[in-house]
Amino acid sequence: MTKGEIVLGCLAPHPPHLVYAENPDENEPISEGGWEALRWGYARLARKLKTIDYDAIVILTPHWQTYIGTHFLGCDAFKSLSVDPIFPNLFRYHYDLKVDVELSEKMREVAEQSGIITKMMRNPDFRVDYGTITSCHLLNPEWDKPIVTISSNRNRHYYSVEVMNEQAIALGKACRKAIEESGKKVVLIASHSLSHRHFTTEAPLPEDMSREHIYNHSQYVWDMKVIDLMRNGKMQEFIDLMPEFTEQTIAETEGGGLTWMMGAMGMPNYPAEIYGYQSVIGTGNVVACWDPNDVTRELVL
Ligand code: 2X7
Ligand code: FE2
Repeated sequence: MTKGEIVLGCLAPHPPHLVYAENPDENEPISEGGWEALRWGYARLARKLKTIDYDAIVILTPHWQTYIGTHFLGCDAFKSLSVDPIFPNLFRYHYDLKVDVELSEKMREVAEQSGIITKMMRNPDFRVDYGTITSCHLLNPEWDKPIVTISSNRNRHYYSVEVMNEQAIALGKACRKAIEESGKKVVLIASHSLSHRHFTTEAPLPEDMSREHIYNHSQYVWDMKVIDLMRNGKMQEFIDLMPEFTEQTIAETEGGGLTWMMGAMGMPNYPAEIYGYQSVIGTGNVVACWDPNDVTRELVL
């Protein structure tokens, strides 16, 4: 069997606003658009994804939080209505997705062997979180590839960002080993925003872009700092700064997605492709990807 590989790693934020703004058939509320810098960036990255040969998507999301161990989706398919608990006015999405259970089981097994506490989610009525649905919809609206969702263990909550970093890197390394042993080509997604302080009230028309801006200048400066590190292939430096960044901007990196993906990809020292940056209800969001292939890697923005 040929060795499996990670063919792309995407940082894919999941504000439900972005799906709302697209008006896909699956989502009930209707909008007049909004947040184009992110949506057009996503569309371009989705086009790149179409040119890549891959078997499955593996996504780590901070909106499936588990307190004992790391959990992996473990049923062939999930179908239901996902309603965002905070924005039910924006996101009531009918999903119908397939899971690569073989790959999911393999990742769980290798993670367990490396000392991580794990569990398969075998409940067919389990409601898949909106982070998974939003990031996957925006990157692959056809849903024509199986996915695996990995939960966010609350290491940061119980301990610290430093412990989260260590655990997420160990999980990433285990997932990479499992992917290589599986013989499959896999796209990884870290589903989250950067800075994450947000407004607690909404404009009467949520897509009124005259009301959208970053929550404060400090968040903006931090977001630009870490995007610069991505652009310059300095991911080890970003991971080292992760505790300060995460604490000062209440960043959604706290769930471990980016650290996990960087751990799995061997801490890339090549430039990330940047597709767009914009605030959503005050949070900072970048669409970015790491393409390990020197030939196809581009300077996008
Ligand atoms: O989950 C989110 C998020 N991460 C950012 C912005 C708005 C809503 O939901
Ligand atoms: Fe979120």
